[in-house]
Amino acid sequence: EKSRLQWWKDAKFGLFIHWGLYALPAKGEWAMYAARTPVAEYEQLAKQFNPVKFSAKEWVNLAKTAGMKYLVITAKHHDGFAMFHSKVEKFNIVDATPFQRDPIKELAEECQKQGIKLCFYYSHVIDWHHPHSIHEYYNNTWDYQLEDKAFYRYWNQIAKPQVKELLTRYGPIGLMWFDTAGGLSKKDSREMVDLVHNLQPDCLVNSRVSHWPGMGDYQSKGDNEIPMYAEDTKPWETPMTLNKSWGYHIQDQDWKKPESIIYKLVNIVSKGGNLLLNVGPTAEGLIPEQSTKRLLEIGDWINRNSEA
Ligand code: FUL
Repeated sequence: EKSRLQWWKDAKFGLFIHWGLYALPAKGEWAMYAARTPVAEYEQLAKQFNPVKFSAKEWVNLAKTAGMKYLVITAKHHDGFAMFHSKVEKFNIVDATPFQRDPIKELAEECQKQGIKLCFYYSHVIDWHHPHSIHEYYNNTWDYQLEDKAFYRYWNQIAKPQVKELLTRYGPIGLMWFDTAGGLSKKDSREMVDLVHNLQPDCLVNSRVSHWPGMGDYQSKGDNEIPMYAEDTKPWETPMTLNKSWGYHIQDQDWKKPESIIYKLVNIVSKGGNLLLNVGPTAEGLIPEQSTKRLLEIGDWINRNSEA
């Protein structure tokens, strides 16, 4: 158990990537829910999604240059759109967009080449696209009636099969980053953890896989949360944004200063935690300039302060 976590504890610093169809409206990854966008209308976004400027090589290289050792990308966020070639759901980047490429596959190859651990964010409970997903609070109630929902249809036909796809088609995966598990039973949470470990025994699972305490291999802190004191409990990680958003948000230009991010990194690492720092690429497939600039500055700082 201890050795399974070792690479991740040593890593300390990772790149979080929130990328999906929501980059088009450019109002963050909750856009569909915020505007109560009907599924039929949201699906139209896929037809316009053609991020031809995406380069796995450049993204992975940026992470490396920034001093990061792992990368966590949204394989599927709450909007239900798979950013990989899923065989169980046509609402995915290969089958539903003019782009037709599988960026997850390209990232997997590039991560292998450049020695970065590839990891996936997967929204296992919230899925606004699917008629049968059920969350404690955040459901698509504008297209679907709650009382018509049969959760296990979603769970057995989408959530588990897609997690299986992610863990069997893209080589070794460092960790699965689950999220917003409100309403998921202890038994179902346990099943997801076991599914991951059965498919890839070395793959870590974050605590947000469940709202039941004690699950997962390490603790995800709240968004942007840095604990006041070093904790001698479970290994932990702070997910953090560079501005105020996760997914690309054109109006959010409230960027943290590079010095402030470095201070936070030191603060976290000195307390034994990991920092998972987020970028939200555009619909063209580019990491925003303001984000790139900051990551490069952090990388510079790490280099200048590392022993040879
Ligand atoms: C939250 C999600 O709802 C946000 O969209 C984002 O993914 C953040 C990291 O976690 O719970």
